[in-house]
Amino acid sequence: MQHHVLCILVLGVSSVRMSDPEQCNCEEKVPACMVIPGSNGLPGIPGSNGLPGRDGKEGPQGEKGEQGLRGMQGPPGKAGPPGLKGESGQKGDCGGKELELLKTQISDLQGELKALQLTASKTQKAILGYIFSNSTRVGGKLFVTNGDDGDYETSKATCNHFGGQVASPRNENENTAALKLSAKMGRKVFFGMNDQETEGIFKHLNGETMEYSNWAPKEPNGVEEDCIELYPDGKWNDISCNVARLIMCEF
Ligand SMILES: [Ca+2]
Ligand SMILES: [Ca+2]
Repeated sequence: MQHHVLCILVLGVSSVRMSDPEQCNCEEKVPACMVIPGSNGLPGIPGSNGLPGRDGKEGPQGEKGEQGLRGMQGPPGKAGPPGLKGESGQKGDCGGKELELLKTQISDLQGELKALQLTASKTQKAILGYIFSNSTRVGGKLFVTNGDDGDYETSKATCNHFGGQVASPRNENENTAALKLSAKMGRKVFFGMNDQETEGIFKHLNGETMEYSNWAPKEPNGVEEDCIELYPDGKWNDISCNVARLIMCEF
């Protein structure tokens, strides 16, 4: 009986202290009261929660899910083994005939091209001969002068500009024709041949060696004279390429 009274007092004091946050230590006194429930009708203090129970049994298998999204393309696989060598084919008769036909056509075209070039060349010379009164025709060649003077390089550039080259006689008739035009103009002219590449060996502008020449006595005689001028008597003299002479071209 004394024990019950003590507990009631203690509970009263505890409830008072619970309202005071600064002195809350009633938890330590609760176990002393756990012996009270059921003895005298006074309500007991609720116990604390028990431990979690054991895991339940495994449930039934779920239904099959929907198909997932398609994954990314993987890296290319290794190259397969080489295939078997094929059998050699038969020679095509048709291809051979076509080739021969093409060759014939190309040959025909080349012939027509040459004919056209010849016609164009004749036309060009006819036009030049008509435009330039100072011209002389000999065989298939046309010597033309515009009346200007210039050194050798200027003569070459001028003639190349019009599609020709510096006058280069290859026989006596051409030399005579060039002399005739030179005499008409009353001035000496340069020829195209020179020994600029190898001293003493005069060559044509296309690199060919000279088969015809008409040197004056004791000519050529100049180590520093690599060009050719035409004397009034038709003879040739090697002379410096830097002097000025009448520009005469051939077409
Ligand atoms: Ca020389
Ligand atoms: Ca000379």
